[in-house]
Amino acid sequence: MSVAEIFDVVASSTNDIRGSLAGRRTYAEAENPSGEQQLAADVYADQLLEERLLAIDSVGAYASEERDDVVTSGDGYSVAVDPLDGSSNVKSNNAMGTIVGVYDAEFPAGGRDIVAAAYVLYGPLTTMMTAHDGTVTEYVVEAGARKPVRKDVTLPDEPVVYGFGGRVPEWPDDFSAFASSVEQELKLRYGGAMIADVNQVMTYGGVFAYPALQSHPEGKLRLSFEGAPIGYIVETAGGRSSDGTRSLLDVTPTALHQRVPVHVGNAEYIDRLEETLNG
Ligand code: FDP
Ligand code: ZN
Repeated sequence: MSVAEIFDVVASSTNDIRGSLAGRRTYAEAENPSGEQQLAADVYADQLLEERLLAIDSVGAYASEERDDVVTSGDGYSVAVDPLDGSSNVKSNNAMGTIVGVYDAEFPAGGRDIVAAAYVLYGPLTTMMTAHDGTVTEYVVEAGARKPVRKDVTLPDEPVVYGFGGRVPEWPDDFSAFASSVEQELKLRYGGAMIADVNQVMTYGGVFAYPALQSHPEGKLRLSFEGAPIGYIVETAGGRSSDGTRSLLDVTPTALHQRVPVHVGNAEYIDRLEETLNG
């Protein structure tokens, strides 16, 4: 029941988050804890979700990509939020998302403590993908209410698309070798917002990665807010996730804002990636 309540609160906040974008495309004064410039829209979505999620009885802690510290309100689940994933897309009016990971442990908690995760995609429609109790469900969100459109979502057996982040000259040689083989088989679909790019993989099958870079071996995406929740959703849908050697759910965080290389998709591609990186 309480996980459903968390998902309902996220769904009912999507209208406000989407509605806030038009007037909030300017940069805020601050940087987020990862040293990135914050948009007024990032700050607004973070404050809105903090207030509404912490008001739920079964939620005891709120952490977000947009603030340094955990906010607590008593016992209950620890909820990790990326309020506006891909927010640099606000300028070009391309897709963005919201990511939520529900952990049954204190922060910093690892993927094995996740009991549910979800993401919202702000595309032409607002959709939501939830994973809980071994099942993935896709919803269309209208007027703040979620209506299921696909139940028991699994990754398609015949993969079609790929999307890899980071500049190509920055990729390590072994990842470039993997990418070259993937290019021969799948179609490129890349929009620069992880949620939108992962949703293509959830819809058509394939592989998404934001790999380790030569200058940043830890990658770009954040483990608690992005990597682990997305790994949980993709694995619940029958796919695999990896940091290069193991499931993203098996990476133990030592810091709330730590980064991790992210690779998710159909098992055959993640298996091949790991063989190429470690072989
Ligand atoms: P953004 O910086 O726009 O918030 O969350 C980080 C993220 O977006 C991901 O959504 C996206 O996959 C990645 O960064 C894109 O990074 P690049 O601009 O380096 O491609
Ligand atoms: Zn993000």
